[in-house]
Amino acid sequence: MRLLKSLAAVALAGTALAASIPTFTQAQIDSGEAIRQLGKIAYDNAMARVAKSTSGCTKDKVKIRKEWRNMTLPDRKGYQEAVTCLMNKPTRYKGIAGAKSAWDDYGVLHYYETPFVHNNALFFPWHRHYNWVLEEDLKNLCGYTGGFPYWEWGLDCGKIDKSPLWDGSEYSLGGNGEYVARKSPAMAGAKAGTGGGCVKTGPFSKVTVNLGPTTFGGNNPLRHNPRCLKRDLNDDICTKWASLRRTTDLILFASSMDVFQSGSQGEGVRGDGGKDFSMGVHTGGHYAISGDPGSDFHFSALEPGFYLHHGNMDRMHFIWQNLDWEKRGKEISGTGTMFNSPPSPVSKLGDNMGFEPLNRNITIGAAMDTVGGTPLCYVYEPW
Ligand SMILES: *[C@@H]1O[C@H](CO)[C@@H](O)[C@H](O)[C@H]1NC(C)=O
Ligand SMILES: *[C@@H]1O[C@H](CO)[C@@H](O)[C@H](O)[C@H]1NC(C)=O
Ligand SMILES: [Cu+2]
Repeated sequence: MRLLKSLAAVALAGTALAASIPTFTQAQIDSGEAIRQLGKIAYDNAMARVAKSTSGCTKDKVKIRKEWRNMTLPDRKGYQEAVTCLMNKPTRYKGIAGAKSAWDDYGVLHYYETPFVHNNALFFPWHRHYNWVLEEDLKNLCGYTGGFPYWEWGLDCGKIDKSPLWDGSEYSLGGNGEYVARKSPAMAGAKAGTGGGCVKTGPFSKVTVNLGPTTFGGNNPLRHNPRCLKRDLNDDICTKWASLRRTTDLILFASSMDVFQSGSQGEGVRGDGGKDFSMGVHTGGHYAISGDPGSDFHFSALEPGFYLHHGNMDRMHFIWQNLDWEKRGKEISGTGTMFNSPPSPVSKLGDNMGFEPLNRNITIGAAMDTVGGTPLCYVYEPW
């Protein structure tokens, strides 16, 4: 009812986007009402495609991904326990000194793939499938069959310590790190975070981080380097770069994948009326968590929150695609190297993406549709 009423109350946009996209007031954008509505439109459009699907991703099979606070308490606990379970399963790599568990495998794979799956055409499809590979492991190795979560950063920016994801309760992913006084901020242009030390509360307080950090030319980052999990929650970064306004603006203003992916990763202004997406929500979400390995370009994948952060990135892509599926469903942009350095051929939907030895490699094209059934079959529910 509320949705129908506010849809009727706003004028329809007459621009590039499909006529079903309403225009929003700044207050609706800042409160999250706008992205909630966009998420509902995308969900409905994706479900309409599922209803007509011949790919095997049918109505009875499609999985619903939810925001963490909308998952049942048993699912929140089940997810978090399954992650702990993976931390106690054997690695699938051979000869990597720091890879002690199936969870560590995610750090190793991300480390190897980093130069090929960021700031380029593979960014969204690779991380989309990577989350699915984790979902499969949680199910097949650890018996978790509940929904896969996402974290909408913007719901917590300004009160991140109180986030149900980070409050340290038994239904969270553990608390902030212990406070460590520092002189320098986590990033230029931001205040220092409120943690910085080891996580001492909640489910992951006993975790050992085995790999990293990335030292760029120093110690081998794949050596065994056991240490505690550190976090450094940062409201200032969250508010500046991962707010509901930032997220919504990117979805509303990016009319091409080039602008969408570069804007999400803080690559600067590119076309589209010169909209400035600043550091980008991807950077903002990562550094809202911060810490070690959370701040590490390669090994942040060992931070349990990584997958909920990338779940939200994937959800943004899902929304953006499903607002104009005909144009955006299979749209990719760029090459297969980071910032095209070293230069490489323009990526095509048939190009390989690497997931071995965790799962089979697939093509970029196979990861473009979350309800494509190749193998993806899920939608994102708005909160
Ligand atoms: C899987 O992808 C990786 C990374 O691109 C590549 O090195 C490997 O050869 C691929 N394996 C197969 C069987 O294609
Ligand atoms: C999600 O949780 C929020 C806050 O607890 C609640 O207001 C909202 O109605 C929930 N949404 C769904 C789709 O369950
Ligand atoms: Cu990544």
